[in-house]
Amino acid sequence: MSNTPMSPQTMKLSLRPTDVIVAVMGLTGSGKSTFISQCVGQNLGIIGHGLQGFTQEVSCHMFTYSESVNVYLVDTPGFDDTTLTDSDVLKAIATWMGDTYQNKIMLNGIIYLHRITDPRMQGSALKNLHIFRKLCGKDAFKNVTLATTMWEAVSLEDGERRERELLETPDFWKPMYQKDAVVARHYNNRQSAMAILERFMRKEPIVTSLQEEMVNGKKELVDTEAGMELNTEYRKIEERLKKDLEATMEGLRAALQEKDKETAAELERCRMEVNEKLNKVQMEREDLKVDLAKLLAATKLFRAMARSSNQAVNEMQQERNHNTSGDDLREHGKLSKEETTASAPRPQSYDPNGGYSNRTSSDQSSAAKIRTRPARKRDMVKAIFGRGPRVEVTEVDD
Ligand SMILES: Nc1nc2c(ncn2[C@@H]2O[C@H](COP(=O)(O)OP(=O)(O)OP(=O)(O)O)[C@@H](O)[C@H]2O)c(=O)[nH]1
Ligand SMILES: [Mg+2]
Repeated sequence: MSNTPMSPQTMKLSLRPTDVIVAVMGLTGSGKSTFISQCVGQNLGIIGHGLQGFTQEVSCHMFTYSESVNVYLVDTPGFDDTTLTDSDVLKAIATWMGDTYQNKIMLNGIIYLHRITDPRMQGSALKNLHIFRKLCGKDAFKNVTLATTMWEAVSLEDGERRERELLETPDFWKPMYQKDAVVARHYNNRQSAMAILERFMRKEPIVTSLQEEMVNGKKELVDTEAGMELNTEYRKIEERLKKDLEATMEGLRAALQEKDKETAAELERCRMEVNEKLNKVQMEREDLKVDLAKLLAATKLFRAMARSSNQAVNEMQQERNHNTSGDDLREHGKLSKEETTASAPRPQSYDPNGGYSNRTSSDQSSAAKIRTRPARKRDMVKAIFGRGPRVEVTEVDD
């Protein structure tokens, strides 16, 4: 059993022909990390919907299913509107999928999770599903399991009605179900998770559309089916924002003509806000103009920089510990006992913005102000992309 995420390269070294690889996808908060933790039999520390808990990167976790089968489960971030940008999520998934396929590692299946507690399929949930369908491609549907979670939080009647709606609506699960995707219910325990995984033991591996397009077709992400789907979403937002901008400008012109300074100032603020949103959407669309080679180059660069940055941090830390032993400082009357205690090394914790940090949130002491996290990934990939699309990369064990 392993709870350490691993890179495709590390996976390749330990993979046997009988092993099974399954990606777990779905909207943020649908229960992907929980499902994987249940399979692996450990809390992987990647669960939760709060600021810290949500999954930001693709990671792979292995557990022993039987004597001859190790199962590798791939945890993925979900599309939503609050945490990562959609292009970041798609880039992270594309990087992992492209890298594995290039290394001749094939997926046996994909589990798509959906909360049965969601009363309606709209907004992010629908966008997530549409991108998922395109990313898979029709030929891969037969290796997809569409599973609903959180059954204990709905009445059976409501759950069954929603499940029927998912299956019968052409815009929801119907096209995948008709093309041999399997539908399942996950009951939030290991037994149920194992039952869902069972079918993949007999499944021939698949190549998803995204893998085919990026690896064999050498396409930029923006030109893949999934990228085009996301681009369409971005265009819709852009159109809406442009209309807002026009309306605001019209109002602004009228206010200026009428010399209504107060309204004009308010509308000017509005105009700037809408403009900013528009720029952000346009930047995210630009972010999709990247091929697998660039995505992998960014990953490699990030890993190298993270390693050297971590090394430098460790050296600084060691030097600091050596130079500022509490006794020395107290002897010279420079620090109180509390302050010298605060400077002692702490267990490491993960900082979602930058890596591992020895700082705790309440730790404001001057001794703890040494920057202990590696440079931000965004800054690192700037070197490759100029402006710096945010390729999220798991720092892994290779
Ligand atoms: N009641 C119930 N809660 C669940 C179930 N699955 C997950 N949860 C809870 O839902 C929250 C989100 O679960 P995660 O496993 O982090 O969801 P995720 O899909 O990995 O979310 P992201 O990483 O944000 O994409 C957590 O608080 C889980 O404990 C389930 O089947 N039933
Ligand atoms: Mg997660």
